[in-house]
Amino acid sequence: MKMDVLCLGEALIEFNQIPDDTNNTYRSGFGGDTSNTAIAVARQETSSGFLSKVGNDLFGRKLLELWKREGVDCTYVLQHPEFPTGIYFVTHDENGHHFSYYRRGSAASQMTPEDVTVDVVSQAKVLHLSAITQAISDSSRETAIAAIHQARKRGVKISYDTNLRLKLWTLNQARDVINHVVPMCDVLLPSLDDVTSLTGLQEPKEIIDYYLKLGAKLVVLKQGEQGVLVADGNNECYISGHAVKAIDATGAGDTFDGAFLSEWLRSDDPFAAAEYANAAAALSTTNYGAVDSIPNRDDVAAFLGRTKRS
Ligand code: KDG
Repeated sequence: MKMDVLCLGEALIEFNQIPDDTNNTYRSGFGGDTSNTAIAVARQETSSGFLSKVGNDLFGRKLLELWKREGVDCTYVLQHPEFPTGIYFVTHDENGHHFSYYRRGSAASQMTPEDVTVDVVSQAKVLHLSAITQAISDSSRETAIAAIHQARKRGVKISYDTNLRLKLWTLNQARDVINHVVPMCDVLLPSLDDVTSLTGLQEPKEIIDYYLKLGAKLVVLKQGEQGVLVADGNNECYISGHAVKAIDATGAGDTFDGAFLSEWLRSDDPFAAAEYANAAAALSTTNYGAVDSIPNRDDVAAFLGRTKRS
């Protein structure tokens, strides 16, 4: 089966704290940044697939059911006979949302370069992965690099999110690995928070220059409610943020990535794609959870006040 966007990484089961609930209840859902992106792509009516490993357990089966329901091709998701599906909890306070992981030794962290065959990668137009894919274990880091090399040999574009999770590795490790991948990126999708930590720079334009000089072809700098700055070395465009009543930003960046890739493939215009993705991400913050909150194409069109789809 052909797919436009193939995502590689770890999917997890999410337990998201219900704020102000005196019983301290957690709502169960799904997460894992690249899986969220694969679903966001599919909800924008562009075909997507996921490459990973889950446990041969209840949570692994729930994820497989989810991808089937969402129309994400999961033919290449293997169920590991021994290692479990990872989980995480999201808690909320005045500083935003926080992750607690139970994923060490998960099935996804057992991925190896042998899992990435030419057959899988060459079906896609874009391979999307993130620094989380590379942070979870040495073998998944090697798997990500093997996939990037396979993709580049076959003219498949590379999309990469810096998704910095300092609970998984140190800042220095993250910077080394990310800076090795950046020159191979057709599109780099970092968040401002990530890259101020990674580069020590504060100014969005300086950050964009830093990554363009490092070799990324296109940089889409996500700044949350402050909007997005997009640059390809010739043109630059700032798109302001949307004022929404945000309640949970979990997965907003992943929604952005999926919406961006879908629209980019559709229009071949990164600036229009960023405008669309900026709206999709803002909408996603108005709901709880990484996956439940991902809007579909009609939701985004309505939010942008577009009556006709392009
Ligand atoms: O972006 C949201 C993700 O961070 C969340 O779904 C969990 O993938 C996850 C992670 O590793 O933090």
